[in-house]
Amino acid sequence: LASVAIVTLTAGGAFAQTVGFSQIGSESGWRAAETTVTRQQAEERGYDLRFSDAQQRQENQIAALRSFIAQDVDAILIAPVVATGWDAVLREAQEAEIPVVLLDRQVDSSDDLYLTAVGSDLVHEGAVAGEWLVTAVDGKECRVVELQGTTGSSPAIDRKTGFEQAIASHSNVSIVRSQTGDFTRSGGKTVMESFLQAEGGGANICAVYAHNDDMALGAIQAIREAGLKPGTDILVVSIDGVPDIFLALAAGEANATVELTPNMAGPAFDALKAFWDNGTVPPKFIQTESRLYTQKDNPQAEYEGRKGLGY
Ligand code: GYE
Repeated sequence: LASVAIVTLTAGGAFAQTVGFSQIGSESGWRAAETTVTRQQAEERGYDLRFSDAQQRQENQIAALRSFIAQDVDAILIAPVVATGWDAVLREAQEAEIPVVLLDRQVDSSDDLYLTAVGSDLVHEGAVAGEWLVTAVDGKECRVVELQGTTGSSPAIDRKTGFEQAIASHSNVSIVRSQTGDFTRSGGKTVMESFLQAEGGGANICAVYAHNDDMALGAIQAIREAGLKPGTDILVVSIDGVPDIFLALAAGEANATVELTPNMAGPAFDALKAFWDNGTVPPKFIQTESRLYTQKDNPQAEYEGRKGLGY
């Protein structure tokens, strides 16, 4: 009977693990989905999730981490907005013996300052997008405009690198303009409008490469408003796999996306549980899958399958 009582107490949350989650903000559909999935995953496991929205500011994330440390949480999840500037606060968490797991973005700090990082191979995603474009244009000249993610963030840095690597040996494909749209739909639209204006109303642009789908969706709107056909007059390739990009693929207005899962918390909590229970130290990087989708991959059905997932 005594052991039954203890089990009940644990299941009831008396000894529930507390996890602080410092989220970047809600700049994209993918980000919103990651937040939803993280809450769901915590609830399923009976963890007490303490959520903090940094509204894109690193100083807010650093303050949130210090507050989680003061609350003596059992673990911290953080999606770090930019790559640099984390050493001091990560060291404070380490001194307090609170394991930190990075979600979806990387930091420049030494990897002994965090337990593990869950994310996709961001360079590879950019390379997949670039390889798709190289194949699609089949040797023809292609002047590309690039919409970069948040300046200084690891996905903006890595997705640029990967794409550039993929086109490097193809002199017919070149990036002619590149600017940040901050991973937002409105940023993508505004920057695309200026690209269109600078490039003969769009006549001199063959393709847009956006570091995420939301910026691509903003660009699609700008292309349409300029009187051109997105997906035909200007090719559109991006990354994330949010529901709306599948609708755009189905409508012929987007050409390709590289999907990454918004479920970073699942693998993160699995690693934390093994660490809490047995002291098992996970690998420093837990990689999630990425996959290319084009107009040929039944985008309407992909849309239907995703729309309830918290996007
Ligand atoms: O692709 C983008 C978001 O960090 C991998 O951040 C993530 C990126 C994602 O806002 O949409």
